[in-house]
Amino acid sequence: MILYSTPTSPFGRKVKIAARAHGLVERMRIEQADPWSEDGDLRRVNPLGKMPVLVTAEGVSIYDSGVILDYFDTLLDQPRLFPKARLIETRTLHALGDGMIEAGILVTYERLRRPDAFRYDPWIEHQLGKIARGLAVMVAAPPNATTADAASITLACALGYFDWRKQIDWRAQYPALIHWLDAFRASFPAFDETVAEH
Ligand SMILES: N[C@@H](CCC(=O)N[C@@H](CS)C(=O)NCC(=O)O)C(=O)O
Repeated sequence: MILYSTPTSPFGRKVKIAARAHGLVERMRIEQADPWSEDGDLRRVNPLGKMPVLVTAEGVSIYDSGVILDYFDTLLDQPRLFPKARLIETRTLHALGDGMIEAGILVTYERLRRPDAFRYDPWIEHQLGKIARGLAVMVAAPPNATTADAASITLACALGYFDWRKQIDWRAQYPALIHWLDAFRASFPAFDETVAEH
């Protein structure tokens, strides 16, 4: 299998952690992706030009990151990323984590990619509200930090992404999540193994 991603993509990190935590990493190699390149491979394997994309041994493109985790579940002895017994709860927390990362990406693109003259602060605030409300829900009822399912992996990647891009000072505002992330890191070395050097 080939994973198209970059060292810093938070959605790509989700897939890398899932693969490492569930013994699939040996079956996967990574190809660098570049969403901004018009003639790179990424737009060939995903018309949306977004990463991550997993290309299976049979040459089938799978996206987005959540569907890649669904695919991983089909390779395991039983679904571990979206466990049957907690399916709706896990999918909902996974959607919340994804939404927070997406909001963080939009904030970062607005700040780094849009020329200053076109930057619209109320839009940034709108996105930051999603992150703040999402973290408030996560801190009240976090996923199990010692289980590598789609909900916990996605929350860990969201927090790692906010540490890097600093959309929100979550460590000051939601200190209980520091302990949560420490517990996740202790259970799954894959988190530290997939940290990008910025
Ligand atoms: N819902 C998608 C989101 C993927 C996504 O937004 N990836 C970012 C990088 S982390 C990207 O490719 N951005 C480039 C673009 O939007 O054109 C997923 O879960 O894989």
